Amino acid sequence: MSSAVHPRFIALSGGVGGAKLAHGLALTLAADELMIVVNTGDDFQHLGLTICPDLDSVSYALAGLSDPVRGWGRAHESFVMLETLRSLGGPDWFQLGDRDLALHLERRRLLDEGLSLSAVTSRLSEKLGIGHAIVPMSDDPVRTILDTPGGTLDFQSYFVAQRCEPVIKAVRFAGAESARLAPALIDALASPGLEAIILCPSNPILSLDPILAVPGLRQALRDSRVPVIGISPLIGGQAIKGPTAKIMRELGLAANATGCAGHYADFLDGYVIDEADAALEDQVARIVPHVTVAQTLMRSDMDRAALAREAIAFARRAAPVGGLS
Ligand code: FO1
Repeated sequence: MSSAVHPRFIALSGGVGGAKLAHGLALTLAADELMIVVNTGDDFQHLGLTICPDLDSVSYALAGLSDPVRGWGRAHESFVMLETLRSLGGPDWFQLGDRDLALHLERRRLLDEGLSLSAVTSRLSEKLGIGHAIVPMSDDPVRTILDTPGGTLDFQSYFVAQRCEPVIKAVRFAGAESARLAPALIDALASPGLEAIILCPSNPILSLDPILAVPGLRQALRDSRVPVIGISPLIGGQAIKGPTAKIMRELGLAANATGCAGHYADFLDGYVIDEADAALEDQVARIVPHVTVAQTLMRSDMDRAALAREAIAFARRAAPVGGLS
């Protein structure tokens, strides 16, 4: 079972950027000090399998198995299954590697045995040698759906098949209204030793909003007696990878650190912006009580751990204003 039912830190993570900081936090905190809560809005059924990309990006990062270039899937991968599938006329648009496929098959088997997604994730983490708790935001299905001029798309059709090219008119999270927070997350939020909640530098719309759409979580962050801090996924108005800036512009949001901080101003106690955005510090400070400037670009495990330490130190300084601290 996962080790951290009562962690000191809860991290919310989605996408490749989120997985990097989640890894940095795991390099910095002991297994029983950290719980990583992961977006499942990207999940989809494919080839009879339940694909959970963001859970897998975090799991592979913490297990040291990530493909360093892609940020998703496994390193030292082969694609013999995919080539054979293609030769049989099967769908090859979503690149499943041979080693990665084994994890999806085992997840399918355990889900079919009736285990919850939380229990399956905990079992797979154990087999991958991961001590830190990796928890899906919910055990109930939540799916990110994107409204585009050409119609609605599920997440992977937009993100992979159409390479994020369609203009996004609206985003919704099918199933969120009836989804329940994962039990381990409910426990962690009530943990007496909880020190802070950290939003990883993930895409606010596609990776963090699905997590915050699960009923009860956003209000819990607003009411939190411990600091809630975020880290800008945009540097100089640009995403390191992925469609964050594009989708924010399409939805009429400022595609910069200020726009990202403003998206969570109802509950953030603090926000970390990159050195390249130091000029925005005063602007962000008008919407979030505490702001700090740091290197948020993570090119190495050292960078990941350094940003994690910075986020932890900052969270300790960013005590909630007004409420009892
Ligand atoms: N992203 C792609 O852009 N192309 C792919 O073919 C692809 C395959 C894939 C397979 C397994 C997996 O866990 C993730 C995969 N991803 C792929 C990433 C996936 O689209 C994620 O949703 C993104 O990382 C955004 O969170």
